[in-house]
Amino acid sequence: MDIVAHSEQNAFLMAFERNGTLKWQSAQFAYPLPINLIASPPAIADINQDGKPEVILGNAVFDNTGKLLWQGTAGIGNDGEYLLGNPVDVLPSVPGLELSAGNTLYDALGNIIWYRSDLLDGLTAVGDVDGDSLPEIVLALSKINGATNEIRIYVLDAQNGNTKYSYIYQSVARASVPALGDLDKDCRAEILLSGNR
Ligand SMILES: [Ca+2]
Ligand SMILES: [Ca+2]
Ligand SMILES: [Ca+2]
Ligand SMILES: [Ca+2]
Repeated sequence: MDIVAHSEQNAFLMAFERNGTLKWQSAQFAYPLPINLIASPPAIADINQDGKPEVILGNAVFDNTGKLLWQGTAGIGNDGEYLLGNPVDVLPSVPGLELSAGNTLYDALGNIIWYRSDLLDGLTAVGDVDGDSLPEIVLALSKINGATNEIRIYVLDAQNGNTKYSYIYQSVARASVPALGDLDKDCRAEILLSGNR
């Protein structure tokens, strides 16, 4: 088992063998962020379906030796500190997996499928929220994204990024990564967040 970690100060990835030996370290790379980036968990998935896993951090995709394959040019998947990219096959007609990163959906090569430039960047989860058998992307925005003492949740159509539902909750300063799960077994996922004031 390799262990992939993200280093905090100068962003780079490190992969460790089980015994702690450093297997590889990626070149340093930058996000265009005026913020206090904190170390965040990478995702691992075979985005381009070539049989080898990629490592994903926010909107950056690395091969399994730590070489940067591409970095998206729109949404990052960042709430001001935390980075999150979701590799998911939300569009079966588009080859490979798609990468959901904040207000943007990328294809497996880094091309923008849609970009909601009218929304702030933030943290996403993917699932079927309304029970129509098609995935939605839930985008959570919070104070450190620029909202003021409120959290905003957007449920976006994964096909085109259009807003299906949106909600604002006051007096909550920060939202976590959203989690989706069907709590009451009505075949529609509820949206779960932890927050703080
Ligand atoms: Ca691959
Ligand atoms: Ca696809
Ligand atoms: Ca749906
Ligand atoms: Ca439900």
